[in-house]
Amino acid sequence: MLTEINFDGIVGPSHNFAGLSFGNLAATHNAGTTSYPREAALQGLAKMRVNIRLGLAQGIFLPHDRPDDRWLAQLGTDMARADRALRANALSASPMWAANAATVSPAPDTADGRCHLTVANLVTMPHRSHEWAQTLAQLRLAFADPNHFVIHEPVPPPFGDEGAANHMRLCRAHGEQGIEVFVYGESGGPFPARQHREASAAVARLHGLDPARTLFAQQSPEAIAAGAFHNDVVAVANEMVLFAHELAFAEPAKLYEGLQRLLPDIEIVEVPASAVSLEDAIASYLFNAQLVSLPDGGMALILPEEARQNARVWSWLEQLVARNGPIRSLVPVEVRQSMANGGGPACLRLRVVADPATVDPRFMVDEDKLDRIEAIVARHWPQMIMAHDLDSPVLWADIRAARSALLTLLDLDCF
Ligand code: SUG
Repeated sequence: MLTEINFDGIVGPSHNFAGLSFGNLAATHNAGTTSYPREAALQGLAKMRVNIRLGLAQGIFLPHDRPDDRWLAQLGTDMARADRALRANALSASPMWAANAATVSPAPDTADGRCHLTVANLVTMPHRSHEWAQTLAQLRLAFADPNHFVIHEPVPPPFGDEGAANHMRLCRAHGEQGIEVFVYGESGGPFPARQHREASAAVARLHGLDPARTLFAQQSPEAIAAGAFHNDVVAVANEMVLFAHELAFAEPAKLYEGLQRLLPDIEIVEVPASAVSLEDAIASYLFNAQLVSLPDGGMALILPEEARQNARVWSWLEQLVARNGPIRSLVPVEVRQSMANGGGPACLRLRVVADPATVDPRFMVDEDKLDRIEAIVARHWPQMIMAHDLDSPVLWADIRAARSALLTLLDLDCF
């Protein structure tokens, strides 16, 4: 039975605010402030619990080994000798944003009838560019069954690929053949466009997608310049619904026309800039929501608390729900620590449509397992990290020990 499974990245013990992401306004704004890794991880785990209580299948991805000594060794250095910038890049907990782990094409869309995953190369940002090796190792463990999954190595640089954050899928039901939409950037004013068209095209080819059911759309340079470094900051799709800001795409009419031709009863919910400005959309992250199909029908938007606190955003959303359309409920969640680095509820998860029975069970969670993970986090995750702590060998050792305790609990020491 094919189901949508949300795999959330567990926030790693090194979560900190080093301000490494140019073009990500929240991360830049919070650079140098104190982070709270324990609270961050507990917030993420609580979000997973919300999903489970809504009746959804839930999986996890693990924090990567930090500091990333292998990467530093490739650069001819180590934590003791590296400068502050390299140290921060080696310590980043950015793998928590699982939406950037890979692009996923479920089995019904691919030529060989298997689910294809291509690991994102994330080459635009140094701290993210070294994630791919451990992501690849992890996906090979979680989706090891070759009858059901194909894992591809990242697209080679210089073509930047940011994974599912720049990819959307529309379909009648998750288990049926869908339309895949790849959203690439060309320019973004002062900020980099992270997703390269050539990378999107490569992923579509590698996954064996039907070109007639694959669309490519350009991200609007205006949205990138306003701080929407990924498409999932201004648009989200689920089954027959596309929920997007008016200024998300460079040529929205062309994209909508393509979608309507392939899926005539698609529901496009476009939020006009006159109701919610790009600035409000980016500050509140209303589109960085998990738009999910509930088991008893209808869809819910799992969105950040910040969306409820913005009066213009919340009143627009309340009107949307009152309309009796497909989006029936709003579920705010508290992921403030991740939000402060520019990662909302949707950034924290990778959607994989698969039969949960074909996934390595160590990567699936229920409430009992979440209880046990929470206990490890409460016991081992640093309570806070101040900017100068990033230079402390004691912190580096604590971070490694904390992750190791989690891996032991999950019987995943091999990772
Ligand atoms: O790549 N932040 C991440 C946020 C990723 C959000 N993901 C999605 N939109 N899918 C990024 O900009 C901040 C790290 C730092 O500054 O330490 C960071 O990497």
